[in-house]
Amino acid sequence: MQLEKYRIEEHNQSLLAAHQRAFAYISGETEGVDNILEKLAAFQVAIPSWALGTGGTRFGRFPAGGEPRNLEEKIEDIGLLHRLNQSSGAISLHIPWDIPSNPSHIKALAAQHGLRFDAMNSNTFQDQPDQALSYKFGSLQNVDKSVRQQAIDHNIEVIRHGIELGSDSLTVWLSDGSCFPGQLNFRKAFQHTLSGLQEIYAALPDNWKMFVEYKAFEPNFYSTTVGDWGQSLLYASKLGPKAYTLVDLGHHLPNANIEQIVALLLMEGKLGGFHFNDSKYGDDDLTVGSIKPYQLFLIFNELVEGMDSRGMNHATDLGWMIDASHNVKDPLEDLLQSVEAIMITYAQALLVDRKKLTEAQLNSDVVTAQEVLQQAFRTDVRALVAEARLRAGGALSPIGMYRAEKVRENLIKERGLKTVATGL
Ligand code: AFD
Ligand code: MN
Ligand code: MN
Repeated sequence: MQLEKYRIEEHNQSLLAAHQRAFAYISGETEGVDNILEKLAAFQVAIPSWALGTGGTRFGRFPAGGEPRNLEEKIEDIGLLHRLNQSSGAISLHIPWDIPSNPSHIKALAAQHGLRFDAMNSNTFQDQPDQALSYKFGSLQNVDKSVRQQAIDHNIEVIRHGIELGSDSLTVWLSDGSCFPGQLNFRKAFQHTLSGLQEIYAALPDNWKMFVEYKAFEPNFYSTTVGDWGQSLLYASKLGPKAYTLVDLGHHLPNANIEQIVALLLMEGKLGGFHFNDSKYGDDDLTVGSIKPYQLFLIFNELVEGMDSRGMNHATDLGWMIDASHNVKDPLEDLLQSVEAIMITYAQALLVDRKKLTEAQLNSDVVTAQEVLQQAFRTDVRALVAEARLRAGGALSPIGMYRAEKVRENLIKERGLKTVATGL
């Protein structure tokens, strides 16, 4: 399915007058609008290949139809998103779900859609049909050396696929851990995992990064071998300068102060990547900004402050990815909403009056500090985000256009009603 340029222009024309009124208002209220628009245009969020189909739960799955049947179709779906919002210019692949049979063809196809390859993800949390040894009791932590070796080899293979596609990072998320007290020797599990990660690290090309993703619980429910940011940071520090912590918003115990975690990881130069999603209870993988938008704003506020204090490039120095799953929404619509929520929150964080906030902090003026943050959070920046999108050639209302063009209906016609995308 193609979205023609002239159709986007027609769609934009119909919304232009209202948009211009809103943009004129916010521009009048905001300092440095051009600078903000440039930053918004540069900011790209990678879409995970595994979020293009309906995820379902362990109880059931209700596919909407037209799901991508292969890597080519996944790239086409993300191409559609990027065409609409001009902010989804990257794809994050999961191996073995997305092994490219013809890497140069895949690379060219992605380039046609304006997409680059973000972090590659390995999978040692499932057994594949042709796999010799089982990960039932963990992968890199496993008491059996040959299972550990199999997991190491898999990660190195993932790096190889990534090199062929022009990716420059590997995300390692392990489901390793234990379900019952006594099942595992924590120290040995850590040491095995560390030495496995060291072997994988040694296979990284010079310009590559390794992201060590942590998760508090699930699928293991007593202990997780990379359970929190402290453990991830410990691995990343021992591994070396190419290893970083990856923060997935859904991977904390309830009420964790994620903004503080982010601030300290950035301070240490050890924050590498981000998985955006939202949740109320755990690893819910819901639409970004749908449950706790103020928390997301506070996180972005720390990201902007922390990156600026280190002179980092907002758009390129961290890996920005979505990690979501869709049970009741059309996955593509959900992803459009998620990207929009990220862009809105980023724009709000750029609006924070840093000088005033610092002054308030130095005077222990708690009330002003809160006012400064909430002033930015309560500003309606949607017209700024829309203007950045408009200038980049995207649609003023990505979801409006998606529906008007009947994208899902067309994908169902092309691919069929009963298609199932690979992934979780
Ligand atoms: C997991 C993690 C991790 C992993 C993904 C697989 O968030 O990022 O790659 O789900 O679908 O919960
Ligand atoms: Mn994740
Ligand atoms: Mn997760």
